[in-house]
Amino acid sequence: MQKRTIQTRPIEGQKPGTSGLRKKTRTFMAPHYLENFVQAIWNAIGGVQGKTLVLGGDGRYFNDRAAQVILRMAAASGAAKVIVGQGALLSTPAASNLIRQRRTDGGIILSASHNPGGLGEDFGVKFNCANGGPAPEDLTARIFDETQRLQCYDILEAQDVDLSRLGAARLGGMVVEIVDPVADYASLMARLFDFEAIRALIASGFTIRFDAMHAVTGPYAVAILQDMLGAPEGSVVNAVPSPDFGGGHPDPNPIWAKDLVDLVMGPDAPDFAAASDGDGDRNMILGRGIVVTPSDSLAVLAANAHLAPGYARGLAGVARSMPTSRAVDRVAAARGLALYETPTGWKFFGNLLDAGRVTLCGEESAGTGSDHVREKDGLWAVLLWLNILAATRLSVADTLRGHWQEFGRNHYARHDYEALDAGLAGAMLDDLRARLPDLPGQVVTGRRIAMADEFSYADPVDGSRSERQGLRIGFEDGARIVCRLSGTGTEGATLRVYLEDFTDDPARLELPVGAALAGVIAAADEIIGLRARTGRTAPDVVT
Ligand code: G16
Repeated sequence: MQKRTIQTRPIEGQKPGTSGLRKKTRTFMAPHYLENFVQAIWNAIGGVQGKTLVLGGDGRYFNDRAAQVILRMAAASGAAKVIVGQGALLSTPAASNLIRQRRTDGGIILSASHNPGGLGEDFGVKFNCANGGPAPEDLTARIFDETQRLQCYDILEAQDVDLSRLGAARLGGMVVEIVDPVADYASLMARLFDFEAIRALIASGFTIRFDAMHAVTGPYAVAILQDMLGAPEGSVVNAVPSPDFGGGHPDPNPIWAKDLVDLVMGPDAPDFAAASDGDGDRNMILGRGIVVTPSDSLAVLAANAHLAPGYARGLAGVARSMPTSRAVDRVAAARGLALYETPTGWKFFGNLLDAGRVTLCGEESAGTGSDHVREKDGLWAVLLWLNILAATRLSVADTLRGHWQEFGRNHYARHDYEALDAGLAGAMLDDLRARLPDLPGQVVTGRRIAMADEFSYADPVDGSRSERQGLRIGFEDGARIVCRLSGTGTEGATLRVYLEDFTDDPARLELPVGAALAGVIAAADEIIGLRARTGRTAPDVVT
């Protein structure tokens, strides 16, 4: 086996976004593209000589090939060991857990999350640090810097490692340890939750349906929900990961998991249903006759987490990304918990979790998690819900109703406008940014604007600043509009408009979201001028 140093040139556009580098699969497969980015990671972290890394991905098209390239590059650069999930599979939270449990120096996760997979679809690579969390902004900036001056990369000339067999293999001087992707994660879950109580709930006839969306969570959900907790076979559907996610879009929301929504709204609804995304870090929670919004889910979990053994001591604090609804703020205020508001991106929760300032965090984009790992965690959220329901023996719908009665309700929706011309979308936001100072005091569709600004964040732990994290407009009556461009898309620009209104009027608590938000939606239209500027009359996705 020989180490080779390959001459290359910087490749444009290798700037990590909200969560690592996401591009079309064909882009990643182009000569030197993956290799350049991986070498840039090595350079930015001070090399991998003598280090131990974790490697795995969500099984999408090119996952297996990319894993072999990364192994050969790690070996060529002197890594001591790489711990790989069998078949190069690891869910994102399981990878985060392995990085932490095995006290490694970090890891590489191959995933484009909820984006579709396949030769014509999306691929992604991200680096997670020794704390198990996504690289913070200063490190992603250094990685980008390296991509812009890279002249060569090192790779071993070698045969593929057989990743289908558990155990140790060697690649040059490096050990490749192939592990069961599920085992360590499943035992972590068994430590956090009252499996006895959940098992008893299921044994009492409580029915569940988990849609793994042909993605990586399938094997985890089968092992935990069916094998360990006794849910009947068939409770987990679409459980075998496939390179193109069965031709679907592994995004657990009412659009892409419509079958599940139809099921819970129909006569054969299970008591509890859930779905997760491509790499297993997102979740959607449903119950008979109800879909729980991610923001409400975070608030319910914050209010009830103490019912699970892992959180029985209470929470240190909670955090949400800025565009996430402020439902959890009401729980924090009522329970005297510290509350943090961060920019979009799980990486921003890392310092707060490491410093012990928060125990639970979550985002409107279907992500919730805790200090058990440093990623959001889809199956964890499902198990915490089940643990809570096992303790209260309430239905999902009654849990929500009770929550709204106690804390009030933040009606909430996100409208996405996809594949916009990037220049046009940027200009539209620039224009709105310029108008922000004039907005307070104006009355739009009968509501008076109280504040308008651009969100920036100063990390309370290390003082680092992140500017330009979303435009927000708040109304005197408590309603809010937030606009920002997505940092995870791979085609043109995606504009996200987040809409929120609050009520504690008992007569309005159960109003459907569309009706409750009609006024805020009209105000957003008028303020942003989206119709006029883009010709779009409706969002592509409403979540
Ligand atoms: C990633 C990030 C999340 C973020 C989401 C959407 O999730 O980890 O923090 O909320 O993207 O980001 P954006 O609005 O910029 O598209 P995932 O599940 O895609 O890794």
